[in-house]
Amino acid sequence: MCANGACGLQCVGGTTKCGSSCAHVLLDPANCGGCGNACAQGQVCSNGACGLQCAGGTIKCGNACSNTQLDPQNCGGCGNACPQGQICSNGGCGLLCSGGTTKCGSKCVDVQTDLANCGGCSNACPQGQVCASGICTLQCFGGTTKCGSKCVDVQTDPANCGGCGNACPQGQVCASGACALQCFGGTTKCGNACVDTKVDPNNCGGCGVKCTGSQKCVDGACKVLIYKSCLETFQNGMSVGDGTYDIDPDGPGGQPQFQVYCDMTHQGGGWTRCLEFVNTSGEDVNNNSWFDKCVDWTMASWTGTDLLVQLKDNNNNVVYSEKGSRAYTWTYDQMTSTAAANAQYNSANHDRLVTLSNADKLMIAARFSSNGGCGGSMGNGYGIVVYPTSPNYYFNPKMFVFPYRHQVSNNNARGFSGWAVATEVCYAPGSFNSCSAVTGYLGKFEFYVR
Ligand SMILES: [Ca+2]
Ligand SMILES: [Ca+2]
Repeated sequence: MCANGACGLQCVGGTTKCGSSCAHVLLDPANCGGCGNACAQGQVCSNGACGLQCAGGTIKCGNACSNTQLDPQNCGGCGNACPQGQICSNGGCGLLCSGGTTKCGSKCVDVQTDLANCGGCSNACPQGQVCASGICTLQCFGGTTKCGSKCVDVQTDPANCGGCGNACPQGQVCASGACALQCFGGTTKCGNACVDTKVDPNNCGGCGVKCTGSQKCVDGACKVLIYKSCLETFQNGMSVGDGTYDIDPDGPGGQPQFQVYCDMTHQGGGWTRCLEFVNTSGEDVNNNSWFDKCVDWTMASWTGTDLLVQLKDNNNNVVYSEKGSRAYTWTYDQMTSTAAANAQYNSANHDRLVTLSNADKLMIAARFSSNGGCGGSMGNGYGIVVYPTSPNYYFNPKMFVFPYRHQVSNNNARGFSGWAVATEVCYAPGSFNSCSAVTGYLGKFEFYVR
């Protein structure tokens, strides 16, 4: 970061600045509990204290404490390294994360509590903050207590039983904030933890019964649950990254479930894709219903007002990804403009432009828009335009998504200069003048709702 005119190091994800590097003072035997506190030979650093034993559900592997449920170097036991490309989830190597965890890089993490991936992969919390319910915050909530950089339930956490740092002796559990040999309150003793086998995905129906893949523990049985949207899937911890998921917007019964593509990693995750417009060197769209689904889904009861505009290259690398929120009800004929059909070609006639997260403006010409000519071609059937902060008609669009031909007044090619079947998607990180020359982009334009 820049502080007082000098560049410096900012440590995130629960680490602390020690000299010129970031150390994990809860685990690092060279900086245990604080910078420079080195543990004696043979000792480990566990929960920020040097000792001979590991606490908090971790076990000693070499001179470090490892969570063998998640550690790909010690998966299920010390020294069991997972093959390349696989992750460690619930103590087993595999390609998918289970038990409500999310795959972030090569690790399965709980985005509800993980300081380095809070609420989503790579969202690291600033120093001094905790990750509570997927949000970086200075305080814990939901009845939990801040112990170091974690929010814990001191009623049940054997490493912080009744208060921070009160670790229960080996073989004991933490029940109602006191170390004990037995569990109560309807919980079951599994190892050194009291768990609710009705809902615990690692002990579902009994100790050690693990739910896998997209299963969840419901009433003591592992079940595959289908949610109403990508967002609900994400919020229930069932994301395994970007990809196809089954959703059922109206719940059990009624309409059957169907498959959608969900973006779970950009702009907060939980996005349901309603449009994939792939621009090739041929003519790719020759109808005027190509944006219907986005209007339908935007206004559906199972989505909110969030929108995501995304552009990817042909290798699926994200080139542009910005979100916004609509403030108005959309129809096929009125989205970002309430102007008449022959006037929706001009950004000056769009009174409801959506401001995106980088301050760009999103304009969408309606299904019935009916102009022609050069600038007029920006309003003939559905058309999507992204402008920089200050839209200026055809002079400075930044991104274009238009079928090659007019869709309403005639079926001729649009009147932009240099317009071709390869320019149905255009993009210039600055902007371009569509009556001088368009900037074609071969790749994938995507529109998402949430
Ligand atoms: Ca249904
Ligand atoms: Ca094309």
